[in-house]
Amino acid sequence: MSKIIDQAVIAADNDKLAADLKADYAVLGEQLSRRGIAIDDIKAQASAFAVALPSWGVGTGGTRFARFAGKGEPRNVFDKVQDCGVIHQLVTITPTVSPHLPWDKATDYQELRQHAAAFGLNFDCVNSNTFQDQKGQEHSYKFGSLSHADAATRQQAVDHNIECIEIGKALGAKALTVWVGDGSNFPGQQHFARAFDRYLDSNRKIYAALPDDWQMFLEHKMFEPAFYSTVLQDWGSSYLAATQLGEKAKCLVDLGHHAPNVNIEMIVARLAAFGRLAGFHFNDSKYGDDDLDSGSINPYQLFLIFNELVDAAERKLAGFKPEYMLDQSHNVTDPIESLMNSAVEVQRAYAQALLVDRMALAGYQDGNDALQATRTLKQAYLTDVSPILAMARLERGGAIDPVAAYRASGYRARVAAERPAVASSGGGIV
Ligand SMILES: [Mn+2]
Repeated sequence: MSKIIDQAVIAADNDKLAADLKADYAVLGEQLSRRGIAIDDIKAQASAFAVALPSWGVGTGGTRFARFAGKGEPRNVFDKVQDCGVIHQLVTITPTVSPHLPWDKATDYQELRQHAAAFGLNFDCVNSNTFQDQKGQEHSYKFGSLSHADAATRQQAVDHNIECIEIGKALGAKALTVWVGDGSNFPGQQHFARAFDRYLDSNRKIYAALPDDWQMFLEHKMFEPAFYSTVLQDWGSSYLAATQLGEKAKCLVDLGHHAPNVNIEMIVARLAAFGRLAGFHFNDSKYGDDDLDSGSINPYQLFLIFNELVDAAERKLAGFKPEYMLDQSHNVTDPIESLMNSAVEVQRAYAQALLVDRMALAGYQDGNDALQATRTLKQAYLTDVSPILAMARLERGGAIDPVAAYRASGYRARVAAERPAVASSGGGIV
C-alpha cells in the first residue's frame, strides 16, 4: 500500500507521545475496570469503527457569499482520493470515499478504483447532483429536478441518477444517495401533493435500476436552496417516500438538515426501530445547515445519537446497518485537518456510547428514576476516551496526534507546489 506521509515522520511524532499515552491508557483502564468495563474491548470496537470521507470535503467549501480557496487544493478526483489517503493513513478509520457526480467524473473508473486501493481506500455511497445545471445540459433545474413540472426535465434527472448507479457499480459502491434541492420560494408556487407525487414517480424509476445488492438513500433537508418549501423536507416525508419505494430505500440523516432544537436522536431511534435508517451525514451546526465540523458545537447531541445506535446494535434490530459519512464544509481550516479531527470526534462519540451501563439505565428507566437515568448517560459522556482512540490509532500504524503528525509532514506545502490553484473542482455544501 502506498503511504503518502513518510511513516518515519509519524513514528517520530508518536515517539514523543507514546510514553504519556501508555500511562494515560493504564490509568483509564484502571478506572474503567472499577466500572466493570475492559478497556481493551472498547479499544477493539473503536478500532473497528469506520466513517466515510466525502470527496467534496477535501476542497475548501464556501458560502452563498464567497469562497476563499486554500493552498494545494485537489484539482480532480485523483487528487481528492490522495488527500483522503492522507487522512486514512493518519487516523486509520476512514477507509472509504463517498464520491459526488458529476464532480468526480473520470475517464477510467478502474484506474480510479486502483488509485484508491493503493491508499487502502474503497468507494462508498455515490451521490447524484441535480441541484445545479451542468455544462451542456438540455433542461434546467432552476425549478426542480426529480419533481419538476416538466416530464423531460424529470427524465433527465432520472437518467443522471441511473448513470450514477452505473459509475458506482464500476467503483464498487453499493448505494446511491439522492438529495434534491427541489422546492419553492413562495406560498402557492408549487402544489405540495403533485410535486411529491412527481418526486416519488421519478424515484421509482431510479429504484427500478438498482442492482439487487444496492440500497437507495433518501436525504431530506428542511430548507435551502428552496426557502419556503422543500419536496423532501423532513424525516416523515423521507420515511413515507422510502416505504413507498421498497425495502432497499432508506432514510439518510444529515445532522444539519433539521429544524433547530429537533430531537435528532429520537428520529434515529424511530428510523432504526422500523428498519429504515440508511445512515448519516455527520456535521455540526449552530443556526441552520451550517456544515460545521462534527462535534464542534454540540458534542452531547452526537453522543446521544450514538447512544441510540449502540443500543440498536446491541438489540440486533432487523436491517440495522447504518452507513457513516462526514458531510462538512470547511471554510477557515485546512480541510484535511478538519476531516481528521471530525472523524475522531465521531469515533469518540461511539466509544463514549459503548461505556453506557445499559443494564443500570434500563432499571432506572423502568423505575422512573429520571435523575439516575440521565446521570448514567452523563457518566459515559464525561469519560475522556482520548487514550483509547489514540492507542487504537497507534496500534494500526496511525498517528497518536494526527494533526501534529500531518503538520510535521509538510504535506500541504508539498501539494501546494504540485497543484496550481484552480477555480473549483466541485465542493461546497451538500
Ligand atoms: Mn448531506
